[in-house]
Amino acid sequence: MLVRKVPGFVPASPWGLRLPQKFVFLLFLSGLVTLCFGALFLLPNSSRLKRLFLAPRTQQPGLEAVAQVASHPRARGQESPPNPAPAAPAPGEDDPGSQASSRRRKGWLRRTHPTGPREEATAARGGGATALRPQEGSVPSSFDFKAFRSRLRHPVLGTRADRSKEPHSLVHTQREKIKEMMRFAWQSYKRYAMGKNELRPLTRDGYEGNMFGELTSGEALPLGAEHPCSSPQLWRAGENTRQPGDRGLSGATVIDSLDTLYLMELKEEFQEAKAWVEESFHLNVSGEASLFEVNIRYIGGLLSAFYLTGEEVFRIKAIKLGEKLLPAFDTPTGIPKGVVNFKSGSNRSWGWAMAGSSSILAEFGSLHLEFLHLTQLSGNQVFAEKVRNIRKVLREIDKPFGLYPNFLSPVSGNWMQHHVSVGGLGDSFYEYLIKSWLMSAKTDMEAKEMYYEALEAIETHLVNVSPGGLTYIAEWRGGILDHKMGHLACFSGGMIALGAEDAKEEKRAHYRELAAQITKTCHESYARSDTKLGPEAFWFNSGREAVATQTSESYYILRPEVVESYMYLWRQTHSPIYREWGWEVVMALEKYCRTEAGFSGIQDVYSKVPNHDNKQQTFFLAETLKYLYLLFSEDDMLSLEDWVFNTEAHPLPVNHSDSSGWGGG
Ligand code: DMJ
Repeated sequence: MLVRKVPGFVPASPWGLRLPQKFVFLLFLSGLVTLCFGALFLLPNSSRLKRLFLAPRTQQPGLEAVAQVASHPRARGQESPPNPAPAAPAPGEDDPGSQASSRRRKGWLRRTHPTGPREEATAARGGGATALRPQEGSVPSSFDFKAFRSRLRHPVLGTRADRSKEPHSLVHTQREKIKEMMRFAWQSYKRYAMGKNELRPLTRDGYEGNMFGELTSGEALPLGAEHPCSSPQLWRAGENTRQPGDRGLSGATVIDSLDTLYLMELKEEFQEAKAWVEESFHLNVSGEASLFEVNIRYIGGLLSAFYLTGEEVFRIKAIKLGEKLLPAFDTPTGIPKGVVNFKSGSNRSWGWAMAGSSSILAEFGSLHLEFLHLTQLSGNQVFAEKVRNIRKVLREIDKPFGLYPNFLSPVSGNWMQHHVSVGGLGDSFYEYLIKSWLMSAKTDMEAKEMYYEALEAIETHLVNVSPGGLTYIAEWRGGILDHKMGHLACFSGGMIALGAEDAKEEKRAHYRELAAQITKTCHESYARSDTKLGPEAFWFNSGREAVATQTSESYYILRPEVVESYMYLWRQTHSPIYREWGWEVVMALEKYCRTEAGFSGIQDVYSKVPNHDNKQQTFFLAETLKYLYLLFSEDDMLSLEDWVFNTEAHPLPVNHSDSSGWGGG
């Protein structure tokens, strides 16, 4: 609008104020703004209020931004201390108030320093850092560890009634034996392979493998080597595009062992492991890594270590590593691809997964537990959003006969093949549904529904009883059954037992029985071998039952699934048979898998002359020995009321508080 100048006319402000009045008004306004801003800092220390007011800062997707805020001297002063003291300790646990404990905490501060080589040099020059540098992720804590511990229904390590009352009982001796096995496995690893991903006990050296981004110069991927987790025949030569010299994540055995060492009160060994994480666990890595494996082993291991100890180093590294996985989700559907390149931030599907076109159900379906905890501990919603989207896609897609096939296109969101399995490729997806329900303190109704619907479909289409009376879960290929069960599928006895209590009333006894029958079948696969250890896969055809039919399926690589089910069935029934069966495994491991320098898998469970595979798998320390130890412990040690185990047996706490909104999935 054109304003014509009129002589003698002093223009007023837009609100009709003259200049002096305007000044007074502005002065008043700025005073008011200063007052309001200052009042923000006087608000009570409520995380809800903080979330309300400070959300835009703490919820930025990149921790870098958070780190910048946190690295500001004022912000640092407001952070919670690096070692929040745990609440009332369980009997025998460290008293956080004790002198020894405070010495240890100071020791932690002394030892903690940034992990990049450059930062290390700076720290050395500075005489040792006392806090994590921003580059390492000085993530401000909105997590109240003390409150979390106070909400647990049981002391973390239980009340240990049986230990004090019957120090020389059989069960005590058995537990001590398992502890000795863990100490031996750890010490062998430490001696010959510290910092590498796994120990090779025969050659007495370390092995980096190819799941975590590592490819050292000149190292070839093992020809025909097998994916140790979800699927057979997956890790083939020619699979990766990494460059020699790329450095991936290391120390998988250290991270996978932390909580087992803690649980068994192998205190010195736990401190060794923790010191390695503080000093040598580098996150500035490159190369291609498996989203699934990094999540279940590293993220799961670090999260558990944090929840058990309250040590900030574990929380910070878990979150930083979680961020490195996010590029895997950059797909049209948000269904992540299986491989993430740490350096370029690109992603791809496995070459063997329908010619590189598919993501794998067990892989993208086994992120939910860890990612919700990453959000809980970081305040960054991005992790929870990613897994909620996966849930949504799976919820909405058509399922043949209610079944979930193993291959899904992350581009179109369509199933790529109708192969259904509760073993490799499918397994932990089902496990994470029931555990999401339990971890949400039974508020995630969607997970509950999806689990029981899936179980019903599995029972209708896959569960069979052999002529010899053995119940097994077959594999389904577009309606045709493979009458075989993989060792991996043997976790399902435990899963079905765990879920039985929350099924419809008329189904509960049935599911308990189904769990017991499947576990019995898996025991048979062990009992029918010469070593009393079970093969990788066993069949029910041509008059043969629960035995491998080819030598290529006769190996045992220290897998946990069978003892995992024994542990759950023991907790549910207290039938002594499960401890008996567990002890048979202990004896067999000692006889056939123990070498002079650690434990090794064997190539043929039907031969009494062991042919070792020269590998002490990380999951042997994370899972097999942990589940065995729990089998011979009281039920309130890592009580199932307080904890769920991720698929690598890392305990994650049930959300007893109502503040996180986990009920929605
Ligand atoms: C573990 O890494 C996990 O249990 C995974 O879910 C499948 N199997 C291996 C051990 O066999």
